[in-house]
Amino acid sequence: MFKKILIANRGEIALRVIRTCKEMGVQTVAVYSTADKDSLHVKFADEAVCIGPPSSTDSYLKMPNILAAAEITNADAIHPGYGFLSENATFSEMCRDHGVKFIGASPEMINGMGDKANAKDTMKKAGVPVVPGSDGLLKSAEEGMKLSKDIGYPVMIKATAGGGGKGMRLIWGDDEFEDAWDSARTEAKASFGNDGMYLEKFVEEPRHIEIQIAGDQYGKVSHLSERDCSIQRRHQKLVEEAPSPFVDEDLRTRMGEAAIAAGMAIKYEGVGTVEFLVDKHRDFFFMEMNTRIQVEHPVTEEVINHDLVKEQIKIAAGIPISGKNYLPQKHSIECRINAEDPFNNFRPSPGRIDVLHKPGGHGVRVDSHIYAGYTIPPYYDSMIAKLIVSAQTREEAIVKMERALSEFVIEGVKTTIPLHLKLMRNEKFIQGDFTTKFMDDFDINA
Ligand code: MV4
Repeated sequence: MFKKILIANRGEIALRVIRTCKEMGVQTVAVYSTADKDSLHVKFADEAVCIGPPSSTDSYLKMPNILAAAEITNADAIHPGYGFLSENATFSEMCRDHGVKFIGASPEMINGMGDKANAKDTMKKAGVPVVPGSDGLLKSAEEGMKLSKDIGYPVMIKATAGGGGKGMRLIWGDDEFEDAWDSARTEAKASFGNDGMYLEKFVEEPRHIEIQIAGDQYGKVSHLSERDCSIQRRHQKLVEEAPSPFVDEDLRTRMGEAAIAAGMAIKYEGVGTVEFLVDKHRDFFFMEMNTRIQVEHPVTEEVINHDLVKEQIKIAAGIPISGKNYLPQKHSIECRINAEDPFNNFRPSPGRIDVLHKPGGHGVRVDSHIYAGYTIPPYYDSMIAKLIVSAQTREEAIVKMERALSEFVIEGVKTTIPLHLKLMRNEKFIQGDFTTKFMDDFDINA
């Protein structure tokens, strides 16, 4: 096992990793920007190294500084958390070159899955269902229009370097094609320096359902069931749950098998997530694969009763996984609490937390780095807490979430707690009757 892990992240996920390391008897090193000197991850780690000024580019994304911090503290592994360098192939490679274990995917794996057209081709060959569309990249708008005749409008064109909706366009007919093609390529070139585009049939009103997997270096891959992440706004997830109210035993088996096939095809090592679009007929299609621990991992931890960060560290240390698949034994819901004003277009609301009361009680978990007197800096993501509940049934979990949200007091900054309270009381949400379009139609003032 590793003796010392450096955590190349901040906020709740840095704390989350430190907690598991403590339980495993592994020493921890925090890194921090000058804006985070009073952060809990700095206080709770065994050692802490300042790596630069507030801007992420000059601190949490500054690879040489992080590697230097690992070197001077003698860390034998780096945990990147999510975001920042967690899916950066160059950083994964630099860790390898410096003889420090990157607790995440290899550079080859990150590059292979980071190119979406390539990932889709790999999955198709592995027998994983994919959305009908182009074979690889489109050469021209003309080729795209010709193909759209065969598969039928509406179609989507997507940037192969994309993800999260950037460089993606929905097209309803030939007359819209050229403009969409030009603007998507310009956007992709500016965002990713790569304007390769592929095409797919548009899946109408899909659900976003993802399967957690784990694989080890001995060739075992297992699935840990699904999470439903359909409640999103502008590609930012708001609420996640496990199991999905839309997934029955048959669909779980089929999606689990497809996710295992995906993991086996690429000899996946570590914990990862295979994202699918699921249509109203319960047909599902591979969308992308994430090679990191995800924000929403706690709902899976709650329903299968396993520590996924511990699993991740053990796999990186060469310890074999059990190879069993895990089915949900409970129901869990996570609400992402952001320092944003949900009544004012989700405008960020950084500042000092004057009063804080975190909820508690049976089945209530709060993953958060905030404390009374803490000042939320304006430089980073606005998520300040994840409120996770678990109960025997979905109905009980919703009631528990409503109770926990109503106990949560944060004064000094605006938060998304009032939005979540309304969601928990929404009839469609309660019925489990929602798709990725849910938030488009949701009015917090209604
Ligand atoms: C789609 C789609 C419908 N059909 N692909 C959005 C982000 C990117 N990763 C893929 N996305 C979508 N791809 C086809 N062929 C609809 C979306 C989509 C979406 C997907 C998951 C969660 C929320 C979404 C919101 C809008 C569009």
